[in-house]
Amino acid sequence: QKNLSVLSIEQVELAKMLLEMGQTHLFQHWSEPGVDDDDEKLAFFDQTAKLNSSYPGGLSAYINTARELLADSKTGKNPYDGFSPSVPSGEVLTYGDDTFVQFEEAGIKEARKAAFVLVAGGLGERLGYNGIKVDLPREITTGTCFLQHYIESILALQEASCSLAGGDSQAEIPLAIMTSDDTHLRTLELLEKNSFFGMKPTQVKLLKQEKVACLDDNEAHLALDPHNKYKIQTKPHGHGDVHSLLYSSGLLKVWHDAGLRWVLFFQDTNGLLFKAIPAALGVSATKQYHVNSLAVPRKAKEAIGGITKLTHKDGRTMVINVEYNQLDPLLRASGYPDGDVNSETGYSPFPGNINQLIFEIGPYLEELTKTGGAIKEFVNPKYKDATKTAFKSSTRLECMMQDYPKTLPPSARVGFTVMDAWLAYAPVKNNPEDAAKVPKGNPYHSATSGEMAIYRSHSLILRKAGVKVDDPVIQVFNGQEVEVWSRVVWKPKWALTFSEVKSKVSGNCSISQRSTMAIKGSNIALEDLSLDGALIVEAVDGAEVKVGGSMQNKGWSIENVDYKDTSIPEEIRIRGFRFNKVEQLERTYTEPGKYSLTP
Ligand code: UGB
Repeated sequence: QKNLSVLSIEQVELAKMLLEMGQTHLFQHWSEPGVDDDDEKLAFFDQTAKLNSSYPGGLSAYINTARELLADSKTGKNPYDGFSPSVPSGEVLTYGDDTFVQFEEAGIKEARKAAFVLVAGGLGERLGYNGIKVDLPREITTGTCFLQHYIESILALQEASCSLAGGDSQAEIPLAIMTSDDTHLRTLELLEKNSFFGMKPTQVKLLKQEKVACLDDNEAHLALDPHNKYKIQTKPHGHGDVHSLLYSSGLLKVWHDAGLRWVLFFQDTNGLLFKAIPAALGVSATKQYHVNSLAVPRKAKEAIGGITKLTHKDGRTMVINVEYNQLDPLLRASGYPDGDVNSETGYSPFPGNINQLIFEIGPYLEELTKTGGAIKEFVNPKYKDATKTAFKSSTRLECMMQDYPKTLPPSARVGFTVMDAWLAYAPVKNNPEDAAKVPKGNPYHSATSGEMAIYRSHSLILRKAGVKVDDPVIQVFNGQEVEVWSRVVWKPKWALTFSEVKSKVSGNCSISQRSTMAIKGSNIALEDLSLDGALIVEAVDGAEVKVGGSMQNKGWSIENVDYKDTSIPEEIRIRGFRFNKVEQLERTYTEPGKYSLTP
C-alpha cells in the first residue's frame, strides 16, 4: 500500500494553502493519514499540483479571482461599468483595389517572419460533430480537410515569401496548434497519418491546454467530481489559454530569438481565412500595429463579437471585442435604447470580430513577461433562482484570446482591419437544426454555408480577375437557403493573392453555373477557357500546364441529403448535399515539363 508520506513539500504546502483558503470540504471525507492512503488520494495531489502549475499565479490566484468575479456577478456589476461604447475607426479594405494589392504584397513579404497559432481545443458543442473539427472537409469537391488546407496555405505563404526575398531564404513558418484533452490525440493522429500534410514534423508544435477547477458556489468552493470524490471537477477555460501556453512553453521566446516578427492566431473552421491573411499582415506591417484584429461587416445580433471603442469616464479608451451577448445590453445601458441594430447599410455599425488576430511578437513577449500570459477572465454562473445564492451546476472562470488588449497601456497600437465577409469569413459552427432557425438574412455559419461560401469566394475572385462566371442559383439544403455558385476551388499554391490569380488567367474565360473546377498545382494557367462541366487538373511542381478551349461534359450534379439520414457519413449529411460525379475531364501531370490541355 502506498503512503501519503511520499508527498513532496510542494504538495503538502499546496494542501495547506487549500485549507487556509476555505477549501476544507475537499478533505472532509478523507480517513486519517496513514489509513487508506491509496492511489486515489495520491492522484488528488497530482491533480491539484497540475491545476496549480498550469494557471498563471496558481490555484490561490484562481480562487481569489473567482471570488471577486462571482461577487461582481451576484451584484449584477456590469463589466463595462464606466465605459461608453462608440463605433471605432479602422482600416476598411476593398478586395482587389490598388491599396488591397499593395497590402497583399507587403504581407507576402512579411510572411517569412511570421508564426501561426491555431486554437483547436474546442469540441464544437454548437456543431455537435463527433470528430475533431479540423478533420472536417473544408469542401467536398476535393475533400481537403481544414487542417490540410491550413498547412498547405502556410507552406504556400512560406514559398511565396522566400522567393520574394530572393530565393535564398530558407525560412520555415512555424505552426503551433493549441489542443485540449478533447482534441489532442485525434489531432496528433490526423497529422501523423498524413505525414503532417507536407510540413516538417519539427515545424509543428502541439500545446495542450488544461482544464480549470469548477466552482460550487459564490465562495468559490472548488467542486468535487460527482463520480470521484478524490478528484476536482474541471471544465475548459476557453481559447484565452493560448497566451499563457505560448509563454510558459517558451515557444514565443524561441520565435522571438529566431528573429520572427509576427504571430497570427486563427480558429479551427474558417475555410476562407487565408484569403485575408496576406492583406491583413500587410496592414500590420505598414501601420506597425502591435495588435490587429480581422473583422467583417456584422449583422446586428449575429453571434460574433463586435469590435467596439470603449471610452471610460476617466478618459481611458480601448478598441476591443465586446462579445455578442454583451454588446446589446451595453448599448441599451449607454443611451442607445434600441441596442444592437442594423444601420442604413443593412449591417450593425460595429464590425464583427472573426478572431483572427495578428500580434507583433516583440511587444507581445514584453507584455507576457509581465503578466505570465494571464488575461482578463469572466464567469457565467447559471443561478438556481433570483437570490443568486446557488448554482444549477458548477461553473468556472473562462477567458478569450481576443481579450488580450484589455491589459495593454494606452500607448499600444491596437487596430483592426475590415474585409468583406465573402472573402474572409465562413466558419462552420452551427448544427443543421440551429442553422435553419437563424433569422433570414443572417449567416448560418453551418457546414452548408461554410462550403458554399468557398465556391462563392473563388467565383467572385475569378470574376474580379476578368473571368465570366455565371450568376448563382438559390437552393435549399438542410432547411437553409443558399447561393450555389460554380464549384470552383484551387490549392493555395496556385494563388494566394489577387495579383497571382490575375497572372494565371488570360483571354476570354467563362465558367457556367453548373460547372466544377478544381486546380491542384502551382503552374496551371487558364487561357481562353470556356467550361461547362467538370474539370479537375493536378500538376506537380515543375509541370507547366496551359488549360484552354471549350470544355463541355455532363459534370457533377448536386444531390440533396438529409442531415437525419444516418446511412450517410456525418461529415456529408451535416452539409445537406453531395455530388453525383457523372462525368469530368480529369488530368494529372506527374512529371515536370510543358503541357497544353485542350478538349
Ligand atoms: N477553443 C479552444 O481552443 N479552447 C477552448 O477552450 C475553447 C475554444 P468557438 P466562440 O469567430 O465566430 C469566438 O467556440 O468562443 C477554440 C469569439 O469569441 O468556435 O463562441 C475552438 O477550437 C467570438 O468573438 O467560438 O466565439 C475554436 O477554434 C467570434 O469571433 C475557437 O477557439 C466567434 O469566435 C473558437 O471557439 C467567431
